[in-house]
Amino acid sequence: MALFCRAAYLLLKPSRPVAACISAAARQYSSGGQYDYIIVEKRGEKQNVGFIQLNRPKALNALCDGLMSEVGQALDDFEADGGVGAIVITGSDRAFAAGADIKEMQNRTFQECYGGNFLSHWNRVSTVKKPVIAAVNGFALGGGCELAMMCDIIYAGEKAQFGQPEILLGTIPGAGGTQRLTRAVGKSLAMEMVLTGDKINAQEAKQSGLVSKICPVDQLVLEAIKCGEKIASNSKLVSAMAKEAVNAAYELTLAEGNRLEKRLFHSTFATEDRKEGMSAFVEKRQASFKDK
Ligand code: CO8
Repeated sequence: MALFCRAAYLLLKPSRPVAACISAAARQYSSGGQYDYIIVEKRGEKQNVGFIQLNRPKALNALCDGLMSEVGQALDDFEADGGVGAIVITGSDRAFAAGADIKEMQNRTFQECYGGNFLSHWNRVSTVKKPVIAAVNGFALGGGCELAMMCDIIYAGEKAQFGQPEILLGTIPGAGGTQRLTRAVGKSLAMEMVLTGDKINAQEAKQSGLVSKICPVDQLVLEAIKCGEKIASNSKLVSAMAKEAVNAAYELTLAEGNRLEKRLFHSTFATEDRKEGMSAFVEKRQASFKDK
């Protein structure tokens, strides 16, 4: 496991507005900073997979505000890094994430939540252009399940458990749980999970279409990195188009989605990578994509 020179990715933790003033390139090479709640590395033989490990083990990776801000910063950096073609987000063997931080939310008022658009920055995970893979071992509950579902692909360890237990706390999912879960597993199972708070295991998650692969616990991250490497070996430009087209299936009618797909398909013909991919096939050689 090649440890990415962390300093290259870690910020000096300036306040968000100050950080925003520093260019992405400059931020990548700032040094001396340290994330408090996540570990950030580059993985894969070619160091082309961005790796984010949630690292708040005592709280089962409860997603406090600081942790999600750091995830957002790491994603910004990977998005700006031309060498990275896919991103893996994982937690620990015991917990991917046990949800939003209940202790942090406990005394919030409606006025604070509504007025301050509470936790709206979580959305960054679903707006990244590069493909994101969630590698879920252990609990993925509440916001943890929602975080996994914001990713493009979910791999589960054999002991993973998924759930939306917010109802047991007197609230409901607030980061897409009612929407993405329903689209992933269908109405009946989503309703049951959201209304009872019951969890499903990895096998049920696979059967219902929530996850695409189940792996042994100790192989999960390796498998997710392998998938990331496979994705990163393709054109990043065209991968972004493919991701945009698949995601459109969640938001558009079939006719609108097909139209968007066609436009994006046509657009690939404006890229050098499409030319290279087809030429390589005809010439019986490996394609060498330049992300152009
Ligand atoms: N928040 C804060 N702390 C947590 C959380 C959490 N979500 N989950 C676990 N912890 C802490 C516990 O308080 C405990 O800390 P301490 O040792 O200081 O008491 C530590 O983690 C270990 O937890 P347990 O002792 O409870 O461990 P168990 O193995 O007995 O149980 C469970 C594990 C089943 C995961 C249990 O901890 C649990 O039920 N956790 C809460 C799960 C939950 O309800 N999640 C949903 C939270 S609400 C939410 O996510 C809303 C999302 C809205 C997002 C909106 C964005 C816009």
